[in-house]
Amino acid sequence: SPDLSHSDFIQLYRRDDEAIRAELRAGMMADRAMTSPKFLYDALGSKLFEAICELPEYYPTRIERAIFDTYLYDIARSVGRGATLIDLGAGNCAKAAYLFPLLQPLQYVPVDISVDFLKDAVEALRQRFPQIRMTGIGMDFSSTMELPSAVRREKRVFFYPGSSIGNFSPEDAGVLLGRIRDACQTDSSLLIGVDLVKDKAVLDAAYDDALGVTASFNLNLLVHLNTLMGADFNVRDWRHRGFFNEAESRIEMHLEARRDLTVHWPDGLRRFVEGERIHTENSYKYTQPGFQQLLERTGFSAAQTWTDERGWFMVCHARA
Ligand code: AVJ
Repeated sequence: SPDLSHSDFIQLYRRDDEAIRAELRAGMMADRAMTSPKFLYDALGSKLFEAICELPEYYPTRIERAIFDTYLYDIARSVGRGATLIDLGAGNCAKAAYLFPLLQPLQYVPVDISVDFLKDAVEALRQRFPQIRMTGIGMDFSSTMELPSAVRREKRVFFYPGSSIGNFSPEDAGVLLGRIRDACQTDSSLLIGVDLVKDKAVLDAAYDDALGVTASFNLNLLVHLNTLMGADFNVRDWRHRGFFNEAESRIEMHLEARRDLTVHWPDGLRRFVEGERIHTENSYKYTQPGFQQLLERTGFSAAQTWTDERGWFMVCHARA
């Protein structure tokens, strides 16, 4: 039977359904309809994202892993042992679990908005690593970084891999990094993965793959919206768009209406003309100096960085 003293699950993200519906309605009624990328991650969305990570075109997961493989000992030396490892957007927890043998964290704190998915992952993980205390937290850390008291204060290492920081505009990323910096105590640090600017064709393919997995991931948002706001989106009426916007240095994902149509929900509706879009995600790409400046501006000391030979992805370890 599970040893509860060494493993607990704290759910902070109490879904405030009315607040979620209000946010979604506002996004839907905006001149340019939009939704936050966090709504891409219902249970199926989390699984589709896992599938994206296996795609030949989607290089970030593979290259980040290669950087960790190549520089594992350097990175582990920089981070040190016995950390309180706080995994932001942990998902299936696989990336952190890969580091456990070397980092030997005292406490592992996976944080994710997709609570049920996270619960299953933590359950599986604590069988494999019974010596590590696991404190899973279901919360939306984009709104607060305040962690429950069960999270050790000593030697916090915030782990934010996969270039998830790219979902925030540089300005909002600065706010988030500042909050992480504020949640750091002495001897705390940030280990973060960042996707870098590269050839547009490579970026376009990574977000519009031949198999259409990214398209399914994006379209699944409509299924999730039907559940969350009681809307009547018909997936077949929409097509996926994913491309690199060079001027903004970001990937944009949109859902585009295939014909003139109307979407209804209990207290409203929105008409879309053929070709009109819902903006569903941004994924910002940085230059190495650009991201290091952002880190330093938010109060982190100069980071140690590791990258692949093509300079496609970067891992940074920055002390608070
Ligand atoms: C999870 C935000 C890092 O932007 O690359 C992948 C999400 N969207 N394919 C990314 C995503 C479409 C991913 N992040």
